[in-house]
Amino acid sequence: MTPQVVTVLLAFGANLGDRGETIIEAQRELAMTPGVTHLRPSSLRESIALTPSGPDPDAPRYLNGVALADTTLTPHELLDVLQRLEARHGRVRDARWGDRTLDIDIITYGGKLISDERLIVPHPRAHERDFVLAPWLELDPHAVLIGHGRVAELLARLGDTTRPITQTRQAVDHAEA
Ligand code: PH2
Ligand code: MG
Ligand code: MG
Repeated sequence: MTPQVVTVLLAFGANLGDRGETIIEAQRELAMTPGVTHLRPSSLRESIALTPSGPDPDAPRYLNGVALADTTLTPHELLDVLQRLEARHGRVRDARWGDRTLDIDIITYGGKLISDERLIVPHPRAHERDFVLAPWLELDPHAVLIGHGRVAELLARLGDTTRPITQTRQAVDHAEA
């Protein structure tokens, strides 16, 4: 039986170390992962760190971006791959929403709704995060977030505080397993 191919949206964030290099390297590794194809990364944008008590302009700034990809992995297999990538890039899991070298979140997994102790999809806070919505809109101007509606409208309501950065390298040189 041919496994089902599902389109997913992944969000990348980093606010420690060489942020752009880390995200681009992780995207390259992801594009080479068996069961992951057609990784389409957005540009990267700089954003103010969002903490449980609101935006913190004194914390190191984040680089954020998203990527669409096609996968035959199950949601939990994909989560395992992403957590291994985070660990390989020096992610230490301590404070919730603490500074980190790399965070990769599953924003959507096809049209599927998932809620268990490891994973909630669609990502429960995606609709209120300009640093997810703005790069998503760049990849897909017609994007719709399940349960919340059109991404263009969500972002217009929220306002976009992210800033484009000068891109010096292409994220994925069409490398693929
Ligand atoms: N991720 C968080 C917490 N805060 N702030 C910004 N700007 N970008 C992020 O990716 C981010 C955050 C938890 O995952
Ligand atoms: Mg996150
Ligand atoms: Mg995460």
